[in-house]
Amino acid sequence: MTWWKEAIVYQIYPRSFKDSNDDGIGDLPGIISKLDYIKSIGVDVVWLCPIYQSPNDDNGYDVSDYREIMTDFGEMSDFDKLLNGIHDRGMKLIMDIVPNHTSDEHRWFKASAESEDNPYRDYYIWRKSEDGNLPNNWPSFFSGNAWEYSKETDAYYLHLFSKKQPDLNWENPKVREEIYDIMHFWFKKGIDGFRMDVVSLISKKPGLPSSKSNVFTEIISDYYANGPKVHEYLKEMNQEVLRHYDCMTVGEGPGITLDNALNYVGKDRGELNMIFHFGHMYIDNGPGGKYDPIPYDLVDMKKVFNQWDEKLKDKGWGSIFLGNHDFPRIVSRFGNDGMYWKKSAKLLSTLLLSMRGTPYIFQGDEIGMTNVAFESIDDYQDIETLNSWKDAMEKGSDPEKFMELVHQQSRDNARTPFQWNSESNAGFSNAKPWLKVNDNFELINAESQEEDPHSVLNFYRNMISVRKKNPTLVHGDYKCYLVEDPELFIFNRWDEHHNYWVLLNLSDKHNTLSFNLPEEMTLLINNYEEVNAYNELRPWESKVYKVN
Ligand code: ISL
Ligand code: CA
Repeated sequence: MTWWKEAIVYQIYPRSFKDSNDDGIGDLPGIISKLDYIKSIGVDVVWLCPIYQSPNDDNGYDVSDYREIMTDFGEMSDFDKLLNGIHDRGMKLIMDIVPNHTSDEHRWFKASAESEDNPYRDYYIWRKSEDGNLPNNWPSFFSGNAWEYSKETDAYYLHLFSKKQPDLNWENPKVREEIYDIMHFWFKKGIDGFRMDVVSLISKKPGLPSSKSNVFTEIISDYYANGPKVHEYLKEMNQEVLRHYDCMTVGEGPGITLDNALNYVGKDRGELNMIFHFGHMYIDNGPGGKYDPIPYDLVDMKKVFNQWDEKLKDKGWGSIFLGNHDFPRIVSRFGNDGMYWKKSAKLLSTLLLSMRGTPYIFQGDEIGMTNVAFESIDDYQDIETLNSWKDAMEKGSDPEKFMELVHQQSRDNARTPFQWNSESNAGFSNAKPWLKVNDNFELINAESQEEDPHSVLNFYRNMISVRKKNPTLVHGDYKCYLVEDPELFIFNRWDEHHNYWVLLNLSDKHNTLSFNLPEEMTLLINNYEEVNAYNELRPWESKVYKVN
């Protein structure tokens, strides 16, 4: 079944969504208390970021027990209630599985580290040092190198992320079985699918040779991702687990490119339904990565969308997202969160919900939440941000300049507590939240937008209903016009029965469309109250027309 093609997904970062017991940390009962709100947006699927037992070095992406609920988040009975609550409302639930690594506090890793001859040794990737050198020159995603020394056995283990996230050895069939068993465990509880964390990394370059490149994105695609066995493993996972359920799968894929994407999601492959690629997410990264940013260019961005649509049409299916818990807020990154905050948040909603592919909305984007700029590095919590800061300070970077980069790039931008209302802590918690609330919560919050027909929140609801009533926007063909225009994003969606035009002006300037559209068109949705001629596009104006 392909219900996931028509679905709209809402991503929850549980730590930051809603705290129910006043410890400052979002939790499962908190999510349960907001299910009517989630349903009211019009979404079909809830994606929960990891909720398994974890010491929280990387907020749950370091799992110490895949069959238990994180103590901060509640108990298994809360999970069962949550799943029922989601199903009762006609929605589905997908979980976030972390198959590439565990926590170093997982019992497998503890056993593995203890001795060379224990049965768990080969669950992880161990290497001895030669002449006191590290096993290779691989860098970690989170600064520093990707090897950690362990004195018990005088050996190093590989960790592509933090040193508390040792990489599993997928070459070992027992590891694969363990992960498949875990997936069965959750499917048997009744969940509807998985988002798979960095699943492109489960097969690395054989022999783990040192990298010849210094450019991190090249290191990812040439050494860490798309190893020779990745498709064998995914096909096996499909045979062993996925084909037994009517489920949806989306693989997170650093290193997945236009050239290899169809190997993962091709209709005839028997692997995954969808992947997340990072073509547009790394668009403002310079040669030194995200803390070496270059200006983002709409022309490049459109090319990414166009090339991916072209690649996946007929043969696969796309996932459309503009941000998530790892990237800055979309309205701050691709919109104008100052003077045109509301208009540009609505425009991005229009873009997200009128492309071909399954749209993913990240919590808070539906009320236009923005980036945050904490004064002190001590207010940041994200391990990636903190490690990058430490690294930069050791290398002698200017603290003030680097702080500006943190404001722009930190993953905590997307992780500040959800802004429910204008009361203390934005209604997220009665206690001090684990991460500071964005100061703008009195201006930007769900409660104040609920009753306002012109709010960002109600715009998302309207745009979702436009998509649902016009399935051509889901399945129809796609063609982008004026590809080289640096400010306009103009595209046509059509099938044999219907024809639509989506007109977006991603700039602070007035623009005029340089070509004619059909005379008889109906405006379905727009983000300005006064209607104008179709070919006039005011700053950050967005319009969707249906040809009569
Ligand atoms: O966060 C990033 C950029 O700052 C990404 O490169 C990110 O590290 C990458 O997309 C992998 O992300 C996933 O796995 C990580 C976890 O920290 C992220 O939150 C998760 O989405 C390790 O499990
Ligand atoms: Ca709590």
